[in-house]
Amino acid sequence: MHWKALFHTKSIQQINQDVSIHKNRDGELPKVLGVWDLTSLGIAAIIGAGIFSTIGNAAFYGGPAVIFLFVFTGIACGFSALCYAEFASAIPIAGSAYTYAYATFGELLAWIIGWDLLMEYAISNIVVAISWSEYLLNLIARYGITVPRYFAMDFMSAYRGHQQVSGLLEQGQSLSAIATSSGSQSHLVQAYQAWLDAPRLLGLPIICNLPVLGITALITWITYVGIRESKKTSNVLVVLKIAAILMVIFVGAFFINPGNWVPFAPNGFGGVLRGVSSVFFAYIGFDAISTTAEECKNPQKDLPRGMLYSLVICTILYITVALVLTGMVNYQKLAVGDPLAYVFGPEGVNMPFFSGLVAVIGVVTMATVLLVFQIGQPRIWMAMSRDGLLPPIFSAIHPKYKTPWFSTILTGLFVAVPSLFMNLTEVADLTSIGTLFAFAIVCTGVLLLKNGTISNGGANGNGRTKKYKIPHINSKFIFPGIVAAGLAAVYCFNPDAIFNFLAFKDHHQIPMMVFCAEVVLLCYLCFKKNLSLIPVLGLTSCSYLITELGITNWIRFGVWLAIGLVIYFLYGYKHSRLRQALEGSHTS
Ligand code: ALA
Repeated sequence: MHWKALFHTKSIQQINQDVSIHKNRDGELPKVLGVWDLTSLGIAAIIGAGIFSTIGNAAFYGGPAVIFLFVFTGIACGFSALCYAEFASAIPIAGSAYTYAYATFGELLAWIIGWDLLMEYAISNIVVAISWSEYLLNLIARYGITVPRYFAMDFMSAYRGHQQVSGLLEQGQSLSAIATSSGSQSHLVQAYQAWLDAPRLLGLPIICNLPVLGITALITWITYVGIRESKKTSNVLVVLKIAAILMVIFVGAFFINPGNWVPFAPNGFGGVLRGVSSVFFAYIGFDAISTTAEECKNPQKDLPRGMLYSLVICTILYITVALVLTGMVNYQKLAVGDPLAYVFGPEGVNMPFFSGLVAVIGVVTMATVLLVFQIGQPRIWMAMSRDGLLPPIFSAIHPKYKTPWFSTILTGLFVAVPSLFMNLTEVADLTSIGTLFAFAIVCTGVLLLKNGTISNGGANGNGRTKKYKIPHINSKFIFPGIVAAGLAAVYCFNPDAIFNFLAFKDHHQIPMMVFCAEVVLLCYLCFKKNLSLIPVLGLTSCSYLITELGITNWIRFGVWLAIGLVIYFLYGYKHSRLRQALEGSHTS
């Protein structure tokens, strides 16, 4: 085992050389994306299930004050976006955070990030695809069209529903009583019925989520046939998406009852924080456009702009939508799967045509998230394969369509197959933790670059100049000052939080303890090394959000990374080009 190879960073010059070798062998990706295409792709990736669906639950718990969560999360993502922008400008390579980590931390962490990004793109697409399917089924049901339940739900949900309802029936409950009971029990009956009604093959019921299969196949086909086709589809759908959201805002504004904003934070700070995962999920995606770096006309200039423009536009839209929704109906009514359509429905302001229109546009435009993430995932695999960490076929470019064809098809299968048979919506929290982890690593990478702890290995080596740099603000006194102000604010407004924390009541406090230790260390480093403030704030805010996702998600995430490490040592380590080159130079 050559431990050195695990932590050996790849200089930007080396990365560019490797990409050139790959291009000469397999062909280049076409450079067709301009700044507005990138902005559109960013909006396409950001606005999706988060705002069309999960915002309802966040508003239910947090009340109107959920807008503070949108502001805080938007700022946290803004710091990270600036760090991504600096890297994207310095290393305009498709691997995104994976490649940035390779250049700053070495191969092992790069692999971990590459594996982690699978969570952000492919796994979150499973969540979006399932949410999309629910939205579609609700929509067509309004027009009296129904799909047999056994082709509109996953196998495992139907199986569990059948088991549970059978148990309740054995206990003497009647089916009609279970069906009319509240919440999840009525869904159980649908699952039970689906199990009974499903056609059988060799005695096994055929139950799967066909809408998910349909949308994933369509998106995979678009991303397979070319980046131009993907770009055109995204541009058209983004215009529709923004039009729908603006309609909700402008029409909804007439129905705002300021009384609905009182109390503004009915469940306090804790209630607002319950929405962290949903709100952060709504922001995920701006970084996906950095995976198209090799398809941009002027990546060094346009990628930073595209990321920042899309983030700013989406933040403004999110905050306004949250204000309008919570102003139109009481927050307690918002725990529904399609809140934007709901507020215009019979339970809201009763404008059925408008409600239907928003639902139609919601269905059409949520598909754009799937589109961009299915562009992103194959390009990360392509970059990993070029470095030898995945088999060569992952970086094969289609001779006609000029897309990483194998990785594109595999991504489609990766999303479609699990969603056919399992309801994986609970992995949304894991998606958020995985993405925050990648953001935190990118912010730390920028700190290392700026601090000169690692060499940028000739960032400007092949005649390219760095186009974007985060403005340097010295954190020496500012960061410790912000921490002191934060502590004082917690002491004034919620002193119990500090006393409970110091009393260490249970293991759920471990994430917060780790966060506090990190902040103390950062204060020391800021003071000692005059670190750049923006990446420090990016790292701190992402770490805080990770803390709020809870220890159970930390453990699940740890297990996920451990599985990734096993795969790395079974394949990636053995085939790593960097390790082979290091060993070659060592023996010669
Ligand atoms: N931000 C994306 C969405 O909300 C993942 O669907």
